[in-house]
Amino acid sequence: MTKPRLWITRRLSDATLERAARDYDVVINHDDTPGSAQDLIAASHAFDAIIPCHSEHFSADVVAQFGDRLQIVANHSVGVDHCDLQALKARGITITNTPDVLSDATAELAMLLMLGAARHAVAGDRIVRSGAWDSWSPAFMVGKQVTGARLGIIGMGRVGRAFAAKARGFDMEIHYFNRSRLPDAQAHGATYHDSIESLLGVADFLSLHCPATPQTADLMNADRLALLPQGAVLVNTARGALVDEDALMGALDSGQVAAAGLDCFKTEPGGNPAFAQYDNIFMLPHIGSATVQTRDAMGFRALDNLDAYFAGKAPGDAL
Ligand code: 8YV
Repeated sequence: MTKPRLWITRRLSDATLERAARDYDVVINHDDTPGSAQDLIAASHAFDAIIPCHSEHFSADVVAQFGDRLQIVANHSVGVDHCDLQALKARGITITNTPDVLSDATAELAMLLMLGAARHAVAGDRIVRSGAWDSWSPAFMVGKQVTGARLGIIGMGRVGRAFAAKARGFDMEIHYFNRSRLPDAQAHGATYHDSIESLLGVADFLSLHCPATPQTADLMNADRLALLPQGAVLVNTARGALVDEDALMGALDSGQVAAAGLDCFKTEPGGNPAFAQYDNIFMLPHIGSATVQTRDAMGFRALDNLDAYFAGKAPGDAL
């Protein structure tokens, strides 16, 4: 039996690539450069399946130029804002993602950003590394204590819940907003708010865990940032589209927001160059799910979805 032809757009984990090579007629982009619109269009004529990352953009315009061969886009990501789902589905293309397997890694990174932002990680590292650490006083680099503080979570999906579970270890008082209230057993003791505005009023620390959609664009705008308690800390491991970056700088300038921990930016790769002047922004380059274990698990989950599809079954993570 001929193996389905599969294009893997980026250099995924070795274990993933080995398994893919065993079961598929696979072409791997070893250059590891993001696939362009033209690459995707060409692939739609030549491959039965694609495993892309969030770096490949399946816009309606690109999908409109697709050939007839492509049957499934098995994303190596939980977020699918890089895919026009409607356009893909209208062409009969199956779309899957990789939920669950990256929740702990992303929640760990949110914890790192929260702690690092609260405790001057950027300024502290810079002063030691540069040799400029020449004095100490009790008033030096005094931060905001996480233990026992109030945490607001927007989006109690899998990652939000994993973050809440870790925050409990810091005895945080956890509050959340979600489109619907969770059964108490899943809420990790968090208090539900039926509006974002109500949540923001109590969020000394605020962590974003919702997807980027037209409804969540610039969710944290100037008006909402102004509702946070004075000196709040904002953490974003979800998508850059959720935060109005100019408004965030305004809130940092006024002290409304004391610090931010960001793994996602409106422009990626690259980030916002204007953020570089803020020692109170702890920034990482979109590495929420970048652990050895999680990369293997994400690759395997994408392959599980492909295997199911080509065995004539519904993939577990079909969207
Ligand atoms: C990934 C992500 O790093 O899953 C997502 O939505 O943004 C990240 O986990 C990336 O998409 C890897 O392919």
